[in-house]
Amino acid sequence: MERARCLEMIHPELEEMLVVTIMGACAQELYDLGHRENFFYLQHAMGLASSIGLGLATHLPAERVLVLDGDGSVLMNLGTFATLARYRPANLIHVVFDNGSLLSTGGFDSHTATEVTDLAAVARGAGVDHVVSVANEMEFGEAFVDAVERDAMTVIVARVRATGPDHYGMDLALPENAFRFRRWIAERRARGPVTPRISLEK
Ligand SMILES: Cc1ncc(C[n+]2csc(CCOP(=O)(O)OP(=O)(O)O)c2C)c(N)n1
Repeated sequence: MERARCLEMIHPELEEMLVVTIMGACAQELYDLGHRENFFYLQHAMGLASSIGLGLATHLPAERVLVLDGDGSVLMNLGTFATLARYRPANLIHVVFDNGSLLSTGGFDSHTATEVTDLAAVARGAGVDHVVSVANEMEFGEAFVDAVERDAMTVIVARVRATGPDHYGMDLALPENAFRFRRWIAERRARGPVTPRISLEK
């Protein structure tokens, strides 16, 4: 399974969610599908996308928050699963695209490359109740729909191939992205109560 294909599948459903991605390949692939003001690409701060997502989800309970993470990033902040499990905001979906690689910086193997470390098992052991491992597009789509429909935090570990975009470059610097993302949240809140939209077909 390709991460780019997974992103393509869910991209139409992300209009109403706060989406936080890791840097590099994942960010580029989402950006290339079409940037939206509710997307925040966390450049540089490897490992902290889930922490940003947790902060957003706990402080904005009416919003649905989606974190698009990577195995290398999660391995750098493994304690995140324990923190997520402790606060378990029902409005948070944490997708870990596990390609067994630090792809964006040259494709070095991560600890999941030879299936030594099972990130889904780590999440479960940390106390996350809803953890799903998926390895094909059908499973990914179903897991995503279930997560959106479930009124509880979900971690999806999606095994994907270590492939990425053939180019890098976004016309959106981190500070500008951050200011615009924040403005999108503020303007939406100013318009009144938020009702998350769920429309994916099973
Ligand atoms: C603290 C820190 N160390 C190293 C880097 C350099 N770096 C950027 S992306 C990346 C790899 C990320 O791996 P993963 O989360 O698995 O995502 P992938 O690139 O495989 O999509 C690395 C090492 C960084 N940005 N921050």
